[in-house]
Amino acid sequence: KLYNVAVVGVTGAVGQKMLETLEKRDFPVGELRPLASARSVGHQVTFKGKTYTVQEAVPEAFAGIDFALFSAGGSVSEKLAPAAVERGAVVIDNTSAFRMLPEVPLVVPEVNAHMISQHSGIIANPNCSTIQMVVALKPIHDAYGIERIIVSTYQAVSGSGQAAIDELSEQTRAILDGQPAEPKVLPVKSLKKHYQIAFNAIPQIDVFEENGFTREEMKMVNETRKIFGDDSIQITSTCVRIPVFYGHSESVYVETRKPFDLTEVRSLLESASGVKVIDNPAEQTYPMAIDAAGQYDTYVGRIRRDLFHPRGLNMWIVSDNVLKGAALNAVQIAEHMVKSK
Ligand code: 11C
Repeated sequence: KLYNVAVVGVTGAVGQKMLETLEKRDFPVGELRPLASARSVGHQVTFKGKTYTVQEAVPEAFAGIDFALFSAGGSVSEKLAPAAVERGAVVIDNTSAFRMLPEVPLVVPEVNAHMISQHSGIIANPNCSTIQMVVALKPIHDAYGIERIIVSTYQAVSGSGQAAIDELSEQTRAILDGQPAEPKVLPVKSLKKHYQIAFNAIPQIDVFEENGFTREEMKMVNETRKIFGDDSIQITSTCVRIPVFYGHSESVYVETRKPFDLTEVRSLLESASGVKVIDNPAEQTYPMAIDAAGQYDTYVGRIRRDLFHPRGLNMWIVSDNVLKGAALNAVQIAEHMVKSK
């Protein structure tokens, strides 16, 4: 059976990867409908060697669609996802618009695929930095229970879209040529102040909340608890933007509920779905963003026991934020639904 698929936000960094992932994984696409906002209408995209003209994302554009993959910003999802559902589509939404609604499953297939069947039209794709962390922590949570997580991220500019990718490359070139940096996009395009990302690290991703954490940091807290279905997990997060194009890296410290054996932790991770362990200090091997970029797996390394807390475990988790963190996870959700039909 073939399925009609709409990709909303198809000209964006994630939308493009959604097309590429559908093609590479040979998703059974009947009709492909590339959609975007009015200003991208008429642009061309390619899928399986065929050229398609981008159409405007309006409610009528979802007639006859089976799966609608949204990645055009929260306000577009809020406006159009219900219209797509009304027309019989299942929406897989990559924005934060519906993630925390109790009736919307928030799904990372390796972790909670069982939630997919509970949807009532919309399934949410979590935030990229959350996805890779829960993929790696799932076997540890299952085996020992996780009491506390302390995470610091080193996030690629692609998380902030194509404009941020362009800003990093143009700014790097300008600065090396002795020209002014002229930041306009990062950390948050819609805010007044912008800071240089080239040769820098910016400890702000998304806007600040009243509690002093950024919205990105709070996504890691709230989404992780929802995906694991465990509101007792204590999480503290610091999210930092660094001058890397693709691949988020995370320093993650966890305290487990039950005591763990480090050799067992390693073998649990080695056999976990979607995880690849790269961890050999003697050979100086550990995951790096440049290795994870373009790959489907979440890479884990620097696995070591804390020096002081008897149930403290450290690790370094790296994944392609645009693939597993967005496009791939969305396509995997659709694949699960197709398999269970
Ligand atoms: C970033 N994690 O790296 C963000 C991008 O809620 O889906 C994804 C935002 C989201 O800037």
